[in-house]
Amino acid sequence: AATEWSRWSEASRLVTPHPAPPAVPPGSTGPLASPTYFWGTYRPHVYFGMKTRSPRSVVTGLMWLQHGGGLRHTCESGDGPARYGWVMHDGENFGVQEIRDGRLLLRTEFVKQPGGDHGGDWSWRVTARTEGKGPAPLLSLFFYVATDGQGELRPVLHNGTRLAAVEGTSEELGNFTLTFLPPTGEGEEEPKYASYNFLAAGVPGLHRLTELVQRSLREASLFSPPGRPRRHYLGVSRTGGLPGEPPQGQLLLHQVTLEAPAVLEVVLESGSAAGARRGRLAGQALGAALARHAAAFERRFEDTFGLGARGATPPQRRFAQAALSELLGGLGFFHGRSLLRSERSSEPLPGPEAVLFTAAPSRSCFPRGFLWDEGFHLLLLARWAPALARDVLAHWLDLMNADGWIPREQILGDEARARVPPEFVLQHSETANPPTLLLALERLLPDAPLPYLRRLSPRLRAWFSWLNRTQAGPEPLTFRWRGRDADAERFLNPKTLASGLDDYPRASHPSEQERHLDLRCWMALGARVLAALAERLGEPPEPYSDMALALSDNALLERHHWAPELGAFADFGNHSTAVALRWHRPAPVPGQAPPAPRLRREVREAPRPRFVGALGYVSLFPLLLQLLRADSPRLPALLGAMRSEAKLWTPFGLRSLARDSPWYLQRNTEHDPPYWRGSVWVNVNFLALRALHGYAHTAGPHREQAAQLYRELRHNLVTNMFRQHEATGFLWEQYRDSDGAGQGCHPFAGWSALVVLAMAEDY
Ligand code: 6A9
Repeated sequence: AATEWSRWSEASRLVTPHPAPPAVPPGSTGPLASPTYFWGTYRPHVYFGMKTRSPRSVVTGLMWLQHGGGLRHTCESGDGPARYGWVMHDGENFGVQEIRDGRLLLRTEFVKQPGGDHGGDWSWRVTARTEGKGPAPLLSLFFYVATDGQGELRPVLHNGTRLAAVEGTSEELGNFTLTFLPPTGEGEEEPKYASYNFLAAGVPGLHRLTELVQRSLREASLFSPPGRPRRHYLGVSRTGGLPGEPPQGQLLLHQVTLEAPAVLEVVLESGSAAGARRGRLAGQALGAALARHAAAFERRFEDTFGLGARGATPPQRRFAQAALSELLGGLGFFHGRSLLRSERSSEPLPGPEAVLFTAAPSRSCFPRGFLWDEGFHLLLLARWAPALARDVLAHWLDLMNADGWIPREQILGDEARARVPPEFVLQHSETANPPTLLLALERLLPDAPLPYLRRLSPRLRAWFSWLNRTQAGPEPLTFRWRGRDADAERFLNPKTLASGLDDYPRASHPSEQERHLDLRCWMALGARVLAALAERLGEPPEPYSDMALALSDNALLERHHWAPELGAFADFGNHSTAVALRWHRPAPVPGQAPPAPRLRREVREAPRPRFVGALGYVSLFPLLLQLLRADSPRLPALLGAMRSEAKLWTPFGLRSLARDSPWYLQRNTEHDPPYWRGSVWVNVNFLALRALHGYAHTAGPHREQAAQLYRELRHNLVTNMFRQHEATGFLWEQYRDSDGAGQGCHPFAGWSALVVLAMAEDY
């Protein structure tokens, strides 16, 4: 009975929010308290769409179809448009995105205009052009508005087919009107010939929108411009829906079919802003507003990062602007419940209802929140818009449960859930993630208002104490990531997802004896930042200051983590140096088909407690987080490993694992290609630049060497990322160490956008 009781109480703590007052004060994100951040492009997983910061927001969006091709709606990294991304976005009022899809060039722009009590008005302009010679396919643009469980929409039809406007009401928007203006040619005022279709349907959840529209398309519509041949095209049928599925909301969709070039405008007008409005924000007025905002963006960008003053060329500046803009355009507002599991509760449990305002690593692959990614995002956001960064940080802290745990990956709501295979949805309550939010807090600390810091403080303390308690190592002042892969036999090296470095090699046999170097360094950083926070609040800095001091003792660090045989810092654990993957054929079962061969791990030397002989990002952590003293006798070894081409140096940045390491570019299973085993990752390279810059500005015997390395590394990283962006139009998740080519997910403007700070030398 006792264990049953403790299991029950563990499960209830798992799904209970932390009792401290919320870091985001109730009501503070609504349209009255925060009108400028109410509407936004907070749907990063669609090419173009907006919603408000409300749990069940009305959403608007764009789809398009070049007849003969596929319907475009949600961001893809495979067979989607060749390029897309925000080239300007201020995170608040305005943005410009460019999309290249075959011969079609789309430009999507928005501007917001304050007024009234419900987040004000906004306008969209979509400009379509075709490149190249020969007749272009017909183009359909689909503008939609949909509700998600609350609110009401009424169509306003012209001539029975053209959806001229939608009148709507919702809890937080009050009354509003969305008007679809007739298309014009470029630079023209006169309407352009177009055919119209509209769809009104019930929606069984926003994650089904694409499918719903796709299924309602029929080859029955006629495009017949005067004096020209008529053409059939796919048009939405008036009423549709997904049969047998109860609607959760309404969809109204306006399809415009035409030949590019064309300009289409959509205007949202808030009922309560009527008194404040001077004319409709469309046509020339919209053009003027866009131009004004673009000029203001350019100025603010230069004031913030000073790239022009540093001699960056115009293409380099545009690259940096696009990197920042993609991060800002990747901000999302999510609502829903995580699926949680504790070590001992057998059943997955839905977490409490939560909202999250966060940037996302990748609009196509991972349009949702990731804990340690966010700390990196915030380093850049904090420079551009400190208040916005503070708000995002506060939202993350409100995800904490009664134990002080924050789940690593935030899969909130149907739209987010729909993109993740079920086996990846569960968040395990023993799994941590590096506390990079504290890195961001350190940067925000000097200017953050005290009441804000006071609200955050209990949660930050609870989080740090959760880390300290649950990730403790075998000896005092050592730490161990929990939740490594349990079924070690399947992997060349069992993964450590908690660390963020997934397949980076650790002890071959996970055990309680392990001590992880990177985690120890993160804890030292965390203690330092919490001590600084306490001081800023006029509170005693203990015990954080004591812990920071103890963890920065270089002699102790060496005792726990210096591996003489490797000549570097390392993890320690139960480890075998002779492990390989071998094909293995399970024993046949009589009367059954022969079983398929599988890759299994073969251990050819018994593991024993020792240092893990992997040289790579983990080995650098005492330097990366500047725990190592500037006069440390170990510094030359680390600088040497960084600069050695046989180890970590490449012309494109530091690779994650030494080229002469046994795990270098090794697969982890037949299905898992190498990930953190050689490629160049921007977040860690940013930490390296930041640290080298620090050592270059601190008196010490290796100052010159650090300065030299800093200059070269910065040049290599920035030059390659710029080149790759010119060639492909994207920032990438990682860069290949052999030729610098972008790899993995794209666009990936999450931490890869830190290139802006490297260009600005703002650490
Ligand atoms: C699970 C995949 C069919 C992996 O950028 C987000 C994270 C980082 O935090 C982490 O450090 N990425 C890095 O190692 C991407 C994680 C994506 C998980 C997706 C579902 C199924 O795809």
